[in-house]
Amino acid sequence: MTTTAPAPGSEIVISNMSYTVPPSVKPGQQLTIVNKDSANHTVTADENNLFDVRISGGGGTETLTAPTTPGTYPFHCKYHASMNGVLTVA
Ligand SMILES: [Cu+2]
Repeated sequence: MTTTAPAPGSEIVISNMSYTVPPSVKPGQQLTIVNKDSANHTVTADENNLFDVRISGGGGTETLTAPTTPGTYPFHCKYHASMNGVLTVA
């Protein structure tokens, strides 16, 4: 068993102004966010400022710690109203 590769489902990818999110993540899991667009984006929780991460365009990466309480967490990009996603913690 190797630990060098990232765990499956631990990455959020942003490309073409949309999010690709794992089907579900573990409570408190460390996620890597990769922005493949040229524009800057954010992953911002819709409620309670639960998370708010800005990812630079042009291949920027940031880390996000998933909430520790299971549930569904809608999020959006602060710069682009059309960008929405949901993080499922289970
Ligand atoms: Cu954006």
